[in-house]
Amino acid sequence: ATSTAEAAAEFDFKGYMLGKAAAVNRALDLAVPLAYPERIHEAMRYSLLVGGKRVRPVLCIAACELVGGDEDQAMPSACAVEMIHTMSLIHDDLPCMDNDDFRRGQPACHRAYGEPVAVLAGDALLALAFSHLADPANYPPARPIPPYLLVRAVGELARCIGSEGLVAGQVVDLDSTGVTESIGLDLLEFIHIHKTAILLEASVVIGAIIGGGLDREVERLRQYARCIGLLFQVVDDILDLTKSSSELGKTAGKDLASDKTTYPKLLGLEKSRELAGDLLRDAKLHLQGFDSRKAAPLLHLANYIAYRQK
Ligand code: GRG
Repeated sequence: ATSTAEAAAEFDFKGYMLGKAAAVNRALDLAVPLAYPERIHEAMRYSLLVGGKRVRPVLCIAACELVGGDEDQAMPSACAVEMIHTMSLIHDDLPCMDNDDFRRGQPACHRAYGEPVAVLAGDALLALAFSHLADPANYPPARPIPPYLLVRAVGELARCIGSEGLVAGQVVDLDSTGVTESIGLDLLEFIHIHKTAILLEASVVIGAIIGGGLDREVERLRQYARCIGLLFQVVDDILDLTKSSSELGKTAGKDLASDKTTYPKLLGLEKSRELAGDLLRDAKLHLQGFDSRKAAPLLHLANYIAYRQK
């Protein structure tokens, strides 16, 4: 039998990522045609099709394939989670939220199209995610998805977005922005679990549901996803600090100077790195019990999230 380490070593992760991301990009391009009224569709395509590492859709496809489904079956869900992610970025960048001018290397949607169109582009992507995921025409006729699985997937996606999901994370984040004292670890974790981890979790879980995974497989993958979701954010905070430090050529970078609470600020850099290591180890533990060759993509995705440089 191939060991986990051997299966991991043999796997061409870069080729896998590039191949899957290209397939996702083709599917997204087809999912949002430049129909009338052109301006709104142009704005949706502007934010959706340019840039983005496509981590969530690739996680969705990898989870589907791990439990026995295939890429075509996962693709509508993969596109849906990327549409939700993109709409949350569009709304997050608005002046009434984070007020950011740039996203994915280009002017933010509201800078390019104006605020009203950016709000509507976000709303339209939110609606499209669900209609795209639920549309039977988007599934290969030879391998249709049983409707009860589609309903479960829709429920999972809706739950992760609403007032106990992404919106909860954003509201608590907005409430804690600008307060002079640093927030505690519990609140920081609440924000990251809801703003970041929950959509990574939904991406994996929906992929596993659509792929026909057994309940215990779906739940094990949910645990894996929870670990990598938090890991994603801990690493983000560490990168923010170390990148800005090296750019400024001094030890305290933008992160320590800003009013944003981060893991390094609360725990220190060393303890934050330890936490990232623990989360990576736990994520991998949840993959044990799956065939190691088939689990290689998710194992590498966890490593990628842990060791990425941006
Ligand atoms: C979802 C209805 C609804 C409203 C949105 C604005 C909002 C509520 C939530 C904000 C969510 C947010 C901006 C979370 C941050 C997520 C995050 C970690 C973004 C960076 O992800 P990457 O690195 O980005 O995967 P790319 O560009 O590569 O896709």
